[in-house]
This record gives sequence, structure tokens and C-alpha cells, in this order.
Amino acid sequence: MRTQIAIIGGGPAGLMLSHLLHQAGVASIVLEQRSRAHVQGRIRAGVLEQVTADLLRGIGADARMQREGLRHDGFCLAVDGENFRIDMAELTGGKHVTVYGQTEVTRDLIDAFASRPDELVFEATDIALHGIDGSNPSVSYMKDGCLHEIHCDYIAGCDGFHGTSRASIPDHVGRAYERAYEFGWLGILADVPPCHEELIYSNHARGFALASMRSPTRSRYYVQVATDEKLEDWPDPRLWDELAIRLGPHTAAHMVQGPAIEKSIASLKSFVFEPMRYGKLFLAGDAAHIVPPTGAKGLNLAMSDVKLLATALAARYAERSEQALDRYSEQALARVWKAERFSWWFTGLTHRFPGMSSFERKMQVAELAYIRGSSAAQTVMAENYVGLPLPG
Ligand code: RFL
Ligand code: PHB
Repeated sequence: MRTQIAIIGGGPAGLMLSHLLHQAGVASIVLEQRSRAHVQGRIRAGVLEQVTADLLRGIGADARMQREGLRHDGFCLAVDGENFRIDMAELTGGKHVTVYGQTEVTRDLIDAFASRPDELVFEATDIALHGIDGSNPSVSYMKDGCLHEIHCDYIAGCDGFHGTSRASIPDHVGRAYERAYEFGWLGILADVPPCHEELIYSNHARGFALASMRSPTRSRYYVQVATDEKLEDWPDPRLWDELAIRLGPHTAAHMVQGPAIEKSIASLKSFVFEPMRYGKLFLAGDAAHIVPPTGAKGLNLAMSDVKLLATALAARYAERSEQALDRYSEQALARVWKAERFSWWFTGLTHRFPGMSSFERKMQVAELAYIRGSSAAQTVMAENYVGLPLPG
């Protein structure tokens, strides 16, 4: 089999890349190792930047987001239960974010393959990349017990942090920058109305908490937990009690409790692999970088990567030149590092770090008080939260 671009991974990055390429007249095949049900069932991100919403609109997969997505013009920060608001729209000249689950984005992107079903292959296992440092790259995989091979011009590695693409790059070629955090986020999804109309990021002496949502009837909450804590340590009643403490009595008074429809622990990491290209292989999304979820940048970064990559690949065929492709890694990384910095800073501002001294906690509280009183500091937060502009 032959295509122009073999895309490894059918998460948001790989799916969106294929649609953008299709629009530009470039052929691709997406190879996803898991089943459709598995991919559609994963609960992850919830906040879309304008860049992401625009991309969904641009490929015509935005109907449900327009109907069901929630426009948020601001968000709240809390210190020991006392909230204040960052008015994103006011501070950024009208920009906002859209609260719409990654689960829904993924479903919409998969549904948009209905007119070209052969270009998205689920349950493609044992994927291996060949010839990425030469001029005839290919990808082999197993499907229904048979070995398949796709010959292509380029390979897009969109297979997430644990994927095979980045692992196919020889050790001496790139460099990884990494920061692990000594805590994770325990998330709960419940069919109860949200406690507040906007998100609340809370710094509490007992640790971070986040009140988020998916719809007017579905809430998503997180609490910071130690890395060695297990789901079994957190039966629903304990989790709701802890959320009430960390979000404070004012917010807790509006919190409706209900049974968890999903509960999971995610570890936190900052990670960047440079460069995002090796020969004919281009990395995009979590395959190249990870941010801690504070600030909601992961999915949005994946989307801005594939926008840049699709534009560069389209230019490659239109202009018969690799010039734009040669700039991809540098262009993408410039935006990636800024989002890494914001997510790292926002994590540092709001979480309780093991061994943190009382002085360091006072510094967090003082910085939050400074932000509360300074429209300059709030503008810095708001313009990062709504998403920095794409180059070009
Ligand atoms: P994904 O979503 O991991 O998709 C990669 C796909 O590749 C497949 N795969 C393979 N396929 C073939 N062969 C292989 N060898 C393969 N290995 C893996 C996988 O099955 C999968 O389908 O990466 P992608 O597309 O780059 O998208 C990145 C986002 O999913 C991620 O950054 C966000 O979920 C991060 N994130 C958030 N991002 C936001 O922008 N806003 C948020 O509010 C937000 N909240 C979050 C988050 C991530 C979280 N967790 C679980 C870490 C909240 C949480 C709790
Ligand atoms: C979510 O709703 O899952 C969510 C929202 C904001 C974040 C992270 C996760 O910063």
C-alpha cells in the first residue's frame, strides 16, 4: 500500500492532522493501535483554546461543539477557599476558551472520517517504522493476524508520550528535557451540576484542587494526591469531603455530590524532546512534549503542532520544496516552550510540594495576592490561558 503521509496514532493530533491534510489535497492513513471504543472512551482534557476551536470549525467538525460547548470568558483562582476572578475576555480584547471534553472532540474527529473510512485503521498493532533516515520510509503493522506495509513520503509520529515514534529516533540524535512532579491529580467525573459557572483553581494548605465541568449537568473535579496514593485510598465520600475543604466553604455550599462515573489518577510531568524531526519522521503532540495539566495546554499544543505540520506538508507538495518542513521543529518548539513555562509556573503557584517550607507557601500566597491586585499580572495569566498566537 502507498500513501503520502503515514500517521501513527489516532488521538486528537493524528486525527486532526489527517483532516487538515485531506483539505489540502494530501493523502494520509492514520494507524491507531487501540479500538475505536477505547479511544472514544478516554476521559482527558476539557478546555479548548480558540486555535483548537478554529481548527474544528475549519474542517467542518464543529457542529456539536457549537451546540454543546460552553464559552468561558474567565476563570477563578482561590487561596484557602477565597476566590477571585481573572476576566480573560476583558484582559485580552474579547478572547475566551470553550469548555468541551476531549472525549467529544475525539468522537467528532472520528465521525468526520465517515466519507473516507479506509484512511483510519483501528487495532493496528506491532507498528514499526522503517527507513526514516533514508528516502523510502515505510510503516509495518499487524491487523487481523496479517502483516501490512505502507510506503509513504513522510511519517507523522502522533502516538503520544509512550508511543513508538519517538522511541525510533536514535539516542544520540535528540535531547529530552524533563521535570517530574512528586504528585498526581485524582480526577472524578460525576453527573451533577457544576459548583460554579467557571473553573476554580485552588491553592489550599492541604494541596491543590480544581473544579471543572463538561456540561451544565456534568462536573469534573481534581485533587492533588501523592504519587504513591491509590484509587482505593479515595472512596467517593472521602474525595467529596476533601474537595469541600480545599475549595472552601463558600464554593462547597454550591457543590452537589454524586456517584463517580469515572475516577482516575494522572501523574504530572513536564517533558520536551528536541528536535521534533528526524529525517522523514515528524513528531507532534504528546509524542514530543508533555505539560502538567494545570493551565489545560496539552491538547491545545497538540492541535497547534498539527496545524503547523499540515501547513508545512501542504507547502512541500505545492512548492515541491522542503523549506517549510525544515522550519517545522523550530516553529513548533518556540510555542511549546512558552506553554511549558506557563504550565510549570501555574503548577508551582498552586500545588503543595513535598518538603515545602512555610516560607515557600507564604511566597505562593503573596504571589496570588499580587495577581489579585494587579491587572498587569492578570493580563499575563489571561493571555497565556486563552492561548498564545500561532506563528505565521
Ligand atoms: P494522545 O491523546 O495520547 O493520542 C496518542 C494516540 O496514539 C495511540 N498510540 C499508538 N498507535 C499506534 N501505534 C503505537 N505504537 C501507539 N502508541 C500509542 C494511542 O492509543 C492514542 O490514541 O496524544 P495526542 O493526540 O498528542 O493528544 C494529546 C492530548 O491527549 C493530551 O495532551 C491532553 O489530554 C492533556 N490534557 C489536557 N490538555 C488540554 O489541552 N486541556 C486540558 O484541560 C487537559 N486536561 C490532560 C488533561 C491530560 C490529562 N491526563 C490524563 C494526563 C487532564 C488530564 C487528567
Ligand atoms: C478538565 O476539565 O479536565 C481540566 C480543566 C482545566 C485544566 C485541566 C483539566 O487545567
